[in-house]
Amino acid sequence: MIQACIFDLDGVIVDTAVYHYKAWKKLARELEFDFTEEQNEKLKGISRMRSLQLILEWGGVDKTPLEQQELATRKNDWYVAMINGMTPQDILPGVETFLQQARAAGLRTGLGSASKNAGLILERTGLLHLFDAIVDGNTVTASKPDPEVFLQCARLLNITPAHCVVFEDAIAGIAAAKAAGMKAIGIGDPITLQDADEVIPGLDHMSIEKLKA
Ligand code: B16
Ligand code: MG
Repeated sequence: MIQACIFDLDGVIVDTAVYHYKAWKKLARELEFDFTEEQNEKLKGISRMRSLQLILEWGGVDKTPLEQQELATRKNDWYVAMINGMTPQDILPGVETFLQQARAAGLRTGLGSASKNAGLILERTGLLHLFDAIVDGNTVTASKPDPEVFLQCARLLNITPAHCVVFEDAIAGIAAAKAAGMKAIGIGDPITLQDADEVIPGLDHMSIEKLKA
């Protein structure tokens, strides 16, 4: 029986991929190579530093670890300036209703995100109070597809992994949920997320009745 719902942030609760894309593109332009939307897709759920390393590889550019830190900080400053302007209107359809329904039904709710900016985004969108536990890029050492982020969250919620369901939009995130021994519901394309137990277009297509069924 499901006792807790754990949500990924980017692509499930809010669509920040577009801001990541703008900031990475600006950085790529400064380094004089292109960065496409298809490449941005591949960075979903991937940590900031790993994303930068992949982008530099794609652009054929070599940077020292110190330079990489500086570039990641520059990108993050642009990204934070954009997400600072987020409001409750940026919450994806059905998210608030489902979170409230889940809590009213006695389920615990958690966040499991790779982002170090998760707290700021939840605060700006007014969603912080709807989560019993938050595990993000500031607390985990291993990125998805490693299960650490979801296992830590289940531990904080005090629920065994087998009784948790994860909502995820990234292939790496679905793999992390499965490796944690949890149910995984994909948000997005059923072909891309074929390892999920079920795939829905968004949380506006989910309800407690459906989850129980
Ligand atoms: P930050 P999620 C992930 O969030 C994003 O999907 C990914 O594109 C991003 O690089 C990563 O967070 C790190 O974000 O730079 O804010 O620490 O999907 O795991 O909620
Ligand atoms: Mg995501």
